[in-house]
Amino acid sequence: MKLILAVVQDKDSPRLAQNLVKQGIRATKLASTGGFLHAGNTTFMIGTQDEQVEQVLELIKTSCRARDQVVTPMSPMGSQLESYVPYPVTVQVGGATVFVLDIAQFAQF
Ligand code: 2BA
Repeated sequence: MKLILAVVQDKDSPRLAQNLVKQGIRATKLASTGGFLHAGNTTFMIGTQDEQVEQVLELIKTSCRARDQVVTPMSPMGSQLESYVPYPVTVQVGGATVFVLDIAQFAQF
């Protein structure tokens, strides 16, 4: 079993959630914040069987797209001063940042 963590833009979140439900794939949505832009995004936690991972990755790929964003970061998060940029910057965000983790144990009580 795997846990897929997908960080997606808020604009893509409803479409991805809908597509997951359509295909009967269970997921949990977490409100998250990007460390660089300090903008809200959505992290999906998707527990899935190994053989379904490719299907889920494809679904994420087709549900999310890249966008350019111009942002003036306000202040560094924590003490990571090296990533602080004090003037407007254009960055390409997304489609999705995805991590696939092995699950040691899965239980529902
Ligand atoms: P943010 O950290 O707010 O990053 C937004 C976008 O800013 C990134 O898009 C990237 O294009 C740019 N960016 C991030 N850090 C940068 C830096 N030090 N210098 C220059 N540009 C930088 P994405 O790569 O598509 O990432 C979108 C969001 O996915 C991120 O939002 C973060 O919430 C998450 N993410 C990306 N990589 C991650 C990682 N390795 N671990 C955990 N979360 C990650």
